Amino acid sequence: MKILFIHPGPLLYTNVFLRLEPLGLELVAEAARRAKHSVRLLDLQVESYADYHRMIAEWQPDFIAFSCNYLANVPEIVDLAKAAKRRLPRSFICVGGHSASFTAQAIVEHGEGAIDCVLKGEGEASIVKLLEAVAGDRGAIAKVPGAVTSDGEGPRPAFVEHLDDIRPARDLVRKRHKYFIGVLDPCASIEFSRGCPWDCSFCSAWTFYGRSYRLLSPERVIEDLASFRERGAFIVDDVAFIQQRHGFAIGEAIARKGIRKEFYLETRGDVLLRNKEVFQFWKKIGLTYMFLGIEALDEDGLRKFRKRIPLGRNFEALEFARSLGIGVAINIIADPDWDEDRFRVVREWCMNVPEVVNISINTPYPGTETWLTEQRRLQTRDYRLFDIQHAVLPTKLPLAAFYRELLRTQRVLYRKHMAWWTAPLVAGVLARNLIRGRTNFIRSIMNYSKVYNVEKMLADHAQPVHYELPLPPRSATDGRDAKSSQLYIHAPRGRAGRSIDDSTERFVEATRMGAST
Ligand code: B12
Ligand code: SF4
Repeated sequence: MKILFIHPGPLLYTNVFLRLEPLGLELVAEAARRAKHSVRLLDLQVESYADYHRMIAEWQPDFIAFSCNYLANVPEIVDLAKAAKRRLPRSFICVGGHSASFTAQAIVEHGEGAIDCVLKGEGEASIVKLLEAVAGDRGAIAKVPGAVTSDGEGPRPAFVEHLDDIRPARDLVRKRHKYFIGVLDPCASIEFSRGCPWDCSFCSAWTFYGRSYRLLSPERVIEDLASFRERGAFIVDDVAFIQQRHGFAIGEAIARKGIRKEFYLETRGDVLLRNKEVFQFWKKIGLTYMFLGIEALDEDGLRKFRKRIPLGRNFEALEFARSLGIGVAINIIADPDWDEDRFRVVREWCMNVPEVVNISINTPYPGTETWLTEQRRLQTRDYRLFDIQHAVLPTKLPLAAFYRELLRTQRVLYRKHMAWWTAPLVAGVLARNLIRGRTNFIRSIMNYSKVYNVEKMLADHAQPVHYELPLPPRSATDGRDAKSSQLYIHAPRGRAGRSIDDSTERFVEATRMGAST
């Protein structure tokens, strides 16, 4: 069959700070290609709707598969699916990815017949079975693990058996030079591990993977690193180097092979402090930027977000990260109940630390525990506003005043980012990039004021809403048992599903707060 894989367009965020390769979709596309299908991939972050419509009209794919990791992309995907179905009524249209897995039934319904199936969970594991059913016995679609259609739902999605067996179809993206993060321009993405053993209440990374954690072998990582030319490498792992031994094994293999890249990773403060040596070693082999999820500036806030790291440890982690001499960025979650005073305190704190600070807004997402506890308080169920840059819960300040304070804070931080990016060291890199024609980052920072302004944010809230996130019936969200059974996409396998040694398991246990397996 002819299969077209689509990644939707950019969100607010992507327009300013970064734009990354659609690694998950490339992995699913490669699984289909290995099964001898003819595959193409369009990434609408870097290609236009005109490219999409042209591809549909000229190539006439038999099967169109959208990647929906972000909730905010749901309306766009539904509209693109409807347009394709009008043009090619016999084509089969499927949606997969992180957010689609948590909202599968609703997406099928929004499609009004245009979306034949949502395939939940890891796509590599089930896409081939779905393709076989579509090409042969359509009655078997309902039995494909993870498949959700208007007729009902198949068995729970299956895990990829060995992560070392899968490959991303990196050659399918047509504009690789467009992917970047800050001065890592161009930048490819790579996976060292999958899943997360913690269980933070505002996050769905753990519920998607059944609180499992799996590793790729150092040999496989080296092979992948050697397969792309970009100097920048964005490590997509939720928490990098949870297991010190794994981090060292990959790092040593990189050093032995003489691979020279600049790496970006994200980790937790307590992991950083527990595994200091591995991060120090990685600094030597190219670790350039790190993102630390601090989330809150006080103990109460951290408790709320279920990050059981005492605040002192978080600040100690920041000190250590600074000592590495790399670029450090941190995230603070703004609560909708923040008032002017709270914003001012945060602004002052942010200006007093050398790190780049990012502020996002506390947003309950389907698949998270906060979704279960907060969904009845939502002020809007417009998917497009669920991008952690808009307030979807009631704000204590009037909405316009909340955005004014938030954007004031963002602007202060933006000026600080600019000072950071234009510091002599970074400015040298920017200038070199410019000479080599790498203008992604420079172009993107020019977009800042176009993207972030109060009027635009308020206008986003006033748009007509065609598709709304449904709420489950009240009874379905009552009680602890109802909660855990509802949240997981992949079935939890308990301790056996986590490739960490016993001492790391104990460390995770001591730093998490949930009661799930
Ligand atoms: C790396 C990452 C990013 C990167 C790049 C993402 C990209 N280019 O796709 C960057 C930094 C850009 C990013 C940004 C944001 N992210 Co992000 N991100 C992640 C992260 C950590 C890993 C994603 C990843 O690459 N995984 C590895 C690949 C292999 O897996 P995958 O993409 O999920 O694909 C698999 C399945 O989803 C599925 N699949 C995917 N597509 C398809 C398609 C089909 C047809 C099928 C069948 C299956 C399928 O199969 C794939 C292979 O197994 C996830 C957390 C997580 N663990 O999922 C958060 C996550 C997806 N991000 C999240 C958020 C909130 C954001 C931001 C809004 C804010 C932020 N700061 O985090 C921005 C906005 C992004 C934007 N588009 O503008 C949330 C999503 C919330 C939601 N429900 O919408 C997540 C779940 C994190 C969380 N803590 O909750 N993100
Ligand atoms: S540590 Fe918490 S926030 Fe980070 S990925 Fe794991 S569960 Fe999500």
